Amino acid sequence: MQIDYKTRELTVKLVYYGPALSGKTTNLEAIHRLIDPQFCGRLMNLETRDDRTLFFDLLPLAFESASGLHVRIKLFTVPGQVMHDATRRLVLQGVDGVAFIADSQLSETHANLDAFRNMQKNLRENGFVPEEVPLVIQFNKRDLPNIRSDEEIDYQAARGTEPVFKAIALRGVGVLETLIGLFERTWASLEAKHGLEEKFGVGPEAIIGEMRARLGVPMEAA
Ligand SMILES: Nc1nc2c(ncn2[C@@H]2O[C@H](COP(=O)(O)OP(=O)(O)OP(=O)(O)O)[C@@H](O)[C@H]2O)c(=O)[nH]1
Ligand SMILES: [Mg+2]
Repeated sequence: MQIDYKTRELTVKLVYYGPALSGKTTNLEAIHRLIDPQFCGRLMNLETRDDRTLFFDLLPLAFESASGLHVRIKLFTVPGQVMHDATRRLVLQGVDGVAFIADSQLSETHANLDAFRNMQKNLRENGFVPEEVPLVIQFNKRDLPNIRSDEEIDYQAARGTEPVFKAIALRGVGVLETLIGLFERTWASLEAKHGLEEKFGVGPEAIIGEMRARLGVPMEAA
């Protein structure tokens, strides 16, 4: 996170991680489509071939809180293909929170697990303790056949500590909920580390409420 006290500007870096083709780029495309252009910059797809991310995607968001705090959010995706490991590690530098986009298809179970372990490894190599990095999990592609059941996901979610979201990113379903959930989790961690409420006069609940309002996500939806 970057803080500029003079301009009351705070920049948060969020990364969408996961196996190849799980829908990371599709999440950013849906966010770009769904939220008010006033709060959303240009979606940059860097070096893409046949729809596969070779470097990364970046979508900047920004809003101002009622207390005059400028919040900038940079959303990144990593390239999921195994060979792009160095790029994934680079994109994780200075990350504040991660959305792990899993592919719900049963055939992708191992790919999900491999990517999750790869994320932990790359976090460690960037000096993080993986368990301390704010994380949410999204099970994407809920519209496809042969997917992990809702019951199984709910069961796993109840046993784990991180929030779990179900999504059909292609149709924008569950995408904003995932983003808000990630931001909420990340903000809580930043608050604990930096005492943002004391410094900027805006607490976690207020900032999430404002973000929901700006992004057009009602309280009940997430
Ligand atoms: N059926 C279905 N297809 C989806 C969904 N989300 C994404 N896809 C498709 O899955 C394919 C891969 O999506 P991407 O967003 O490019 O995947 P990615 O995770 O960015 O892949 P890499 O850049 O290679 O890591 C595309 O053809 C998408 O249209 C979904 O919810 N349902
Ligand atoms: Mg991609």
